[in-house]
Amino acid sequence: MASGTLYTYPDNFRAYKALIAAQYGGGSVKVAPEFVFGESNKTPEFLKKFPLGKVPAFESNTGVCITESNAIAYYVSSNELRGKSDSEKAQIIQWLSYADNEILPYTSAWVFPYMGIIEMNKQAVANAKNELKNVFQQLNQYLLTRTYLVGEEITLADIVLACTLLNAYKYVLDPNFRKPYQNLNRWFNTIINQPKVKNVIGTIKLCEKEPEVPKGIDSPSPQGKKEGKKKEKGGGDHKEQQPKQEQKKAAAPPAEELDETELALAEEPKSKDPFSSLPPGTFNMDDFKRAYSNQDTDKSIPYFWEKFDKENYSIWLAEYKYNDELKKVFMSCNLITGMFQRLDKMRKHAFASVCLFGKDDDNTISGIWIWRGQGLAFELSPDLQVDYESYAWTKLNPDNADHKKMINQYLEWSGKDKDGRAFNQGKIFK
Ligand SMILES: N[C@@H](CCC(=O)N[C@@H](CS)C(=O)NCC(=O)O)C(=O)O
Repeated sequence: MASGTLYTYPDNFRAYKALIAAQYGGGSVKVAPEFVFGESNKTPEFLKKFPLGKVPAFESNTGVCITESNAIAYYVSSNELRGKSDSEKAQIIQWLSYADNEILPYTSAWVFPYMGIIEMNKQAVANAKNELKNVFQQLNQYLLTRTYLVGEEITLADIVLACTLLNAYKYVLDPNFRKPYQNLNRWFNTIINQPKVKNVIGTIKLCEKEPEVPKGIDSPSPQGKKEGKKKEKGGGDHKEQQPKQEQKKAAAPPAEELDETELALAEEPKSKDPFSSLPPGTFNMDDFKRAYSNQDTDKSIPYFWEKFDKENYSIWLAEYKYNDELKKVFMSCNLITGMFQRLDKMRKHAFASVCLFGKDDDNTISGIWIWRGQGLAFELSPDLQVDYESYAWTKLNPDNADHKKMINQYLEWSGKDKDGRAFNQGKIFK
């Protein structure tokens, strides 16, 4: 029975494999409470134990360090979950590989654009749906006469496969898509309703309707990319900020790897920094970002106004144009952080505090952006023109008292939106 600490961000389907397996294993596996994705997993102490810097990562109470979610799940699980005979054990490994290789690339290609993790590519989504139809057909047939994937009891195979399908069942597999696969659905429901599984993932509400394509993350066409449109980086490059209130315990939403083809597409020749032609001015963006991250706003906001160089930098209000289409809060947040990820090239010269106001099914997005130069930064390069058209941009006057008040509110995450919706959470581009 293995006990120890699991490093992960919240709601990570990979971490769920391990946490569920541990429910059966009987050891005590605790999620590291102070873990901040993109920061904690890049520290020297973490990299010493887990050189790839990826999560989930597990450290047992006896000092055993393991990465790869399937391996962690195996380590913390029970003998029953690992299979009774060599043949069962081999079949379980077979299903683990099947989940990673035959299912995950397609569920990721379909679900992640809606979660704001990768850019929407309609062709990739259409392809993923087709591939999943084939896979689901096979699984449905296989499960016609079986309750579990291997043997007569739940095993790691069921846990890993169900976790791999979890986000798809939650977010995109609507009743119409699910309908032909009744055996698969029955099996999935059986697994997610096991008390020990429920202890970890809670009660799952299956997708009722595939979401609309979020505005601003719909890539124009696969051709658009070939013509030089920037593609976001994959892998673990999604470093997000969190609501300040949660900064201690929470972490970023999922950052998943893209498949080889996507990664190959993401490779691009190094291009010139679009800001390099603008005068550098006296405002040190890095110093301000450090001050903002490390100090309370009662110190970092006065610091900002003391150092801000209004001749060479400008401040803009960004208001999302399609607030009436926003649904769940987490989806709106992913829209914000997805934009940040796609604007990686601006990071050196820009800062933003973008806030979400309201609640599920009634929320709005707006924020302030600060960057080098007096013009709309996105016009500096086609590489930056990814999401900005989904926002209305208003240049703010740092000498105007009302504008200054508004800027301060966005920096300190206070205030309400124009219609009086309360601040819900903020995201920082830095
Ligand atoms: N195959 C690995 C994938 C782990 C992985 O890619 N983790 C991502 C987050 S879901 C990560 O930590 N990325 C950080 C990075 O690449 O720097 C597993 O199943 O555990």
